[in-house]
Amino acid sequence: MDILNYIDGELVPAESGSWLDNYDPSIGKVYSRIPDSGPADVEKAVSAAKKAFPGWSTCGIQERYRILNRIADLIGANQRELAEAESRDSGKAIRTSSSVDIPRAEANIRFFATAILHFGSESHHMEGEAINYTLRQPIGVVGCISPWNLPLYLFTWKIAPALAAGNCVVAKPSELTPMTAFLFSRLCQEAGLPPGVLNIVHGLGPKAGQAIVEHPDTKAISFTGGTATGKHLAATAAPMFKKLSLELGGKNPNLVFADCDLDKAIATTVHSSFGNNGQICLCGSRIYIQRPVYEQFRDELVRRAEKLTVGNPFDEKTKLGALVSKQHREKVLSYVQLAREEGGTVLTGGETVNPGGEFSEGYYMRPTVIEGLPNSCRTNQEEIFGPVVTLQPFDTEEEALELANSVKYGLSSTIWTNDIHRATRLAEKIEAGIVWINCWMVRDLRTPFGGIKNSGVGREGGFEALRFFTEPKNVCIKY
Ligand code: TXE
Repeated sequence: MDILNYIDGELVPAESGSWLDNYDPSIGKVYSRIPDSGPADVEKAVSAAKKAFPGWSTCGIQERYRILNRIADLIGANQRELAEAESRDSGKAIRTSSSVDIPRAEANIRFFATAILHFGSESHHMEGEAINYTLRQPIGVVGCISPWNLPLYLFTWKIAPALAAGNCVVAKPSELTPMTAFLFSRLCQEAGLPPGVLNIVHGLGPKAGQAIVEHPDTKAISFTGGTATGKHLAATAAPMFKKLSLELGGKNPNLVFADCDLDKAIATTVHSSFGNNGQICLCGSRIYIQRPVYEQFRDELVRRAEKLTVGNPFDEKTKLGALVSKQHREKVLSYVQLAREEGGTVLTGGETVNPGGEFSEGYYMRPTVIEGLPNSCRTNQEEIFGPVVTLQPFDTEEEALELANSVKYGLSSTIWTNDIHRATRLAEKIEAGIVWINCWMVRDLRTPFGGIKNSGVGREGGFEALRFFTEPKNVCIKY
């Protein structure tokens, strides 16, 4: 099957005519191909977006709402097909793609379609002298670059606020998981999105992605991906004075205090550790447990991790499908090896899984729990982005806080305690963009979303995203 670029309303191959293989990670085989796009394709996409901008930015919020809402309806109507495509492309379990990825993609579009109807700007009154009001105008052509872990979910999370605010978009999904963005482009055609308003260019990051970031007419870039890529992107975009939103990696702590509801903490930690094979930037990978409950928590987490079914992503009973690629599984396994060299004990997992039959060449691995590592070692400091967690005991609240803040990342964190004073005290001091107390991954799309330190710059979500995708202009009227 050929995946095509979506440029100026048409589905087209790359200008060069070259293609890249696209793998099905569940079977480890090529099953489709994508355009190997480059600067020439990006040029076409940017010029289509520029042409569409005057119409889209002035058609009115009701019209933008109507079309975006129609796209959301079409995602809803095609949920099953999209969920199956997402699982085939990324290896993730169908229960995840059908309950998380696709419903959330629909919610993203609907949320920003309606958010723009409620979005306002400020005015500042200078008594007796003048009044200032702020115009919030769309920026123009913007670039959106998304990763492979939550493909349509994160793709729509970026393009929806950009489009709702009246911008035209040149977007690139990850080359590892391009399929649902392609299916989405067909839904945009069906919904009557005017040509050029959204353009999707497929291809490699350093080639097609780089061309989007470098193009002088993409005025803002919204990116989710690895920290190293984010750094490179910032170095390219900053001298061109582009607006930048970077949502990067994480190495998130879970703090488990002895006074918490341990059963709930363990059940949720299974999800926060191994959900989507640990390939979510919000997964908690460093689990710190207060000493009195350390053994009990550890033994129960290991027992439950061992019960998780790994294999055929299309079986509704499967909890963990395949990792996204062979290279990524090798990277994750290399960290398990490193943990052993650093003195850790692998309590469970650490090895690949062969589900047999047609899935025997897929990229599966067992959920892995490691203990006995020093906090400063690489395994505890670097983002692994796989189904691997480490456990460490702590004694006091101060120690827990120090451990939580001891990495260069600052995306999310989870605190398990029944002491509200402790929870709020810690929430203030933890270096993270998101703090969950006695829960994980509870998401309200109105809240600011993003990280500090090496986890990124800027916030997505709610009006923050609409502010990012608009340029404020102060207008002052003298009485
Ligand atoms: O992501 P990349 P990779 C982390 C995770 C993972 C590591 C590397 O630790 O192991 O990053 O993953 C595009 N100009 N996260 O290498 O390369 C690329 O095509 C413009 C965390 O797969 O950052 C893709 O569309 N674009 C994370 C997107 O960037 C470029 C999600 C992300 O790919 C580019 C994914 C360039 N020069 C990985 N180079 C999270 N925060 O959720 C690449 N891209």
